Amino acid sequence: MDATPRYGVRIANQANTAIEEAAETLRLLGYAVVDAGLSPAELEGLREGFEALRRKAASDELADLRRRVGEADLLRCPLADDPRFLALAANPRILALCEALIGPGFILNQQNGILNPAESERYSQSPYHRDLPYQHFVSTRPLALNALFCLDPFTAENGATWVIPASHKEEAFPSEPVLRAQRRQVEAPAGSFLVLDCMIWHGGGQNRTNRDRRAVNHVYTIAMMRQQIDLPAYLGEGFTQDKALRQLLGFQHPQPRSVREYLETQAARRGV
Ligand SMILES: O=C(O)CCC(=O)C(=O)O
Repeated sequence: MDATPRYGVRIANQANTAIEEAAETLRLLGYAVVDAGLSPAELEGLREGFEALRRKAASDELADLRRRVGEADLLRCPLADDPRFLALAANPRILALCEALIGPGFILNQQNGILNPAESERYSQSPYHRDLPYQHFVSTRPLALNALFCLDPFTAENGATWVIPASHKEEAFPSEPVLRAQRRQVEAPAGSFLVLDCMIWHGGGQNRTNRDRRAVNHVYTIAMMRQQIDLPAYLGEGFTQDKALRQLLGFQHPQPRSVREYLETQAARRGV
C-alpha cells in the first residue's frame, strides 16, 4: 500500500496484520470490527445453540427469577452449557487482540447471550453505559475489552450498537449536543465481533425489524478484576484441564479465603 503523503512525521504506527490494525483502531477510537474467521457451519451451530438455550431458559427453574429481575432477554454464561460458546470465548483472533491490548494473564469476566427484541423501543442494553459501569477514569492501556459477537448482522434497521468514538479517553459522559453530533452506529456482518474498549460509552440501537437481533458479549479483563460470576466455582474443578482455557476462565487466579489458603496458593505456584 502506498504511504499517504505527509510531512513533519517522526513517529508513525505500523499495522501489518488485521489484529494490529484492530488494536490500533481500538486505542484510537475505542472500537473496531474483527472477523471471527468462522465457517458458515460454525456460525449456524452457534445460532442453533443460542435458540436451544433460549428455549430452555424460557421454562427452566430460573425462568421466573429472570423475568422478575428484567433479564428475560439475557442468557448468562452460555459456555457452561454448550462447548460451542466456550470455543467462541476462546476465539484466537480475540485472544490475540486481548494479549496485544490488555497484556498477558487476562481472564474472561463474563459471557452473555444478548437479545435486541424485534420491534422494540428499548431493551436492557439500550441505555448508554460503560462496560465498567460507574467508573470515570482514563487509563493508558485498556483494563477490559468487550467482544460482542454478531450472531445476526448488525444493521441500522435492527439496532446496531451506537458508540461515542474515543469516549474511553474522557472521564465524563458527554454533553447532549456532543453526544448527538458525535455518536455513530456501527454496522457489522454476522460472524464478526464488534470489539469495544470497556470504557467507551455505547448502547444498543432500536430494532425496527420484525426479527430479534442476537449477539454474544464477552468481557475480558486484567486478572485483578472480579468476574461477574465466579467461573471456577460455577463450572467446577473438572470442567477443563486445558491449561490455556483454565487461565482464560480464571482457574489460575483463585481468591484465597484465609492466610493459610493464600500461602498454600503461593507455595503451589512456586512448586515449594
Ligand atoms: O446489544 C448491543 O448492541 C450492545 C450490547 C452492550 O451494550 C453490551 O454488551 O454491553
